[in-house]
Amino acid sequence: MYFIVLVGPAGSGKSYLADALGDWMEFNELSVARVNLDPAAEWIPYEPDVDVRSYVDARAVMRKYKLGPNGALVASVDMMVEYADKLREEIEAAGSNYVIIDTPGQMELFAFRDTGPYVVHEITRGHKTVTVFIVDSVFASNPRSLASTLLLALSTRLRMGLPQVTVVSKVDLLEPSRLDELEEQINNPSRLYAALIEGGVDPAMAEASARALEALYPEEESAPAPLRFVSALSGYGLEDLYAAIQQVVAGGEDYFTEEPSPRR
Ligand SMILES: Nc1nc2c(ncn2[C@@H]2O[C@H](COP(=O)(O)OP(=O)(O)OP(=O)(O)O)[C@@H](O)[C@H]2O)c(=O)[nH]1
Ligand SMILES: [Mg+2]
Repeated sequence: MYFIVLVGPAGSGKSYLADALGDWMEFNELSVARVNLDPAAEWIPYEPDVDVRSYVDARAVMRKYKLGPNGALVASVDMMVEYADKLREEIEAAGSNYVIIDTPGQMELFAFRDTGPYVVHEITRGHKTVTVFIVDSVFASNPRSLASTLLLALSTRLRMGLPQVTVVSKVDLLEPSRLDELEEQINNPSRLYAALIEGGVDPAMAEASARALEALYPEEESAPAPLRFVSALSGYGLEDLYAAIQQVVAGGEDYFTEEPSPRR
């Protein structure tokens, strides 16, 4: 069993990607379980096989303990610790080869507190696991936003302590020219550095950002660039993302190729 944990800022496209990637994998005859680990989710675009809301519902926690939305999510994530074994059992009972885990939107309340990563580690214990950090294409629209999101991607990797693949989501919203520019900057940290300097960023900050990008590169030299581009809407890049995940969890074993999908 391999685990794929989707993390990223609020609204970055975690749930839609869970849906699209799951469908793509199933279409390619892989068995997938979808797990909703967001106790505050009101509506999700897929039918979860395992749902944390069966045990902890942030809205009920809000009412019961008279908390605001953030306090309720913090309390809910803490309460999830108690149910980690149950969730793990349910996931094992689903018996699929791949498990896609969708996580809460307020990632600073999930990834950056102790209980969120703890729950993930408890659920995935003993299984190969990869985090997919999602950069919303809105944040990739200019070098300064891109750099600050890359720093967040790096700090998430540090927090989760797991191998990580970073993706830019919703690429159907990006102009093709910006996409080309992005690919260039991502493939070459010195280009990102130059673009930041040109945009008036302090050299020390530009340097730190370029280093963050370098640190996101996969360890294997043969592996391609550290960021993938996907669209849950058009399906662009899902094969590429699957290949990157597969590279991490199975060292590229069981990798298969198909005709590349159109960008849009
Ligand atoms: N154009 C476009 N929109 C997308 C895509 N993926 C998601 N969206 C939109 O982005 C919004 C947020 O997507 P979600 O998948 O719910 O994002 P999330 O990270 O799960 O959000 P929270 O769990 O609320 O933090 C929705 O309105 C989606 O319609 C995509 O590939 N292309
Ligand atoms: Mg979501």
